[in-house]
Amino acid sequence: MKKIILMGRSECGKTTLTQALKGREITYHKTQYINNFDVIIDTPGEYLQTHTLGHALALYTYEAQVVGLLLSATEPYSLYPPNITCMCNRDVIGIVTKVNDPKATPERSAKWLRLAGCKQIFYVDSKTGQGIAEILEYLRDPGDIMPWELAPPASQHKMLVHCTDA
Ligand SMILES: Nc1nc2c(ncn2[C@@H]2O[C@H](COP(=O)(O)OP(=O)(O)OP(=O)(O)O)[C@@H](O)[C@H]2O)c(=O)[nH]1
Ligand SMILES: [Mg+2]
Repeated sequence: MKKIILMGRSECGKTTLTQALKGREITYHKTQYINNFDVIIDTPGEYLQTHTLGHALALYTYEAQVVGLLLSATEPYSLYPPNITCMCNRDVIGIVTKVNDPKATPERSAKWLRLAGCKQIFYVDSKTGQGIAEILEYLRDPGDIMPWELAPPASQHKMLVHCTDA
């Protein structure tokens, strides 16, 4: 898998997306510092919202192969300046979160991410899992085996055998 660093304003859904990408149960966890997991780097929103800490984010892009700029579909504004993606020499993708919120305007958020310089946009709802497979597929390296390609667990085998017997 390619290593991705997730950036975006506080509450836009970086930690929730991290949990969804890892197939974990979703629980609320406020990010206080940069969490460098195996293939996902989760950052606190305050780093993007604070001018001096923004430089730290630019430096952290060197730790990853892909940068994910997140913007919630419920955001009434964007903090990303036009063409901010030229600040790093990694592929930058845009990720619109919370696409199923009743107040969501996913296309407006996608436009802001394109303005920031993102060439490819993903639309996700980390709570339902919508759009997660597409991001995992994007991050996939040749030879990687995805969870949905694994053989069913032994318990399911048993169920199948049981059904056949019946
Ligand atoms: N419905 C829905 N809710 C989401 C989604 N992503 C995040 N949330 C909710 O939004 C809130 C904030 O999510 P977090 O993942 O903690 O946000 P964050 O970007 O990590 O925030 P900081 O750690 O403060 O930078 C939580 O209550 C999540 O459950 C999504 O895709 N869909
Ligand atoms: Mg967080």
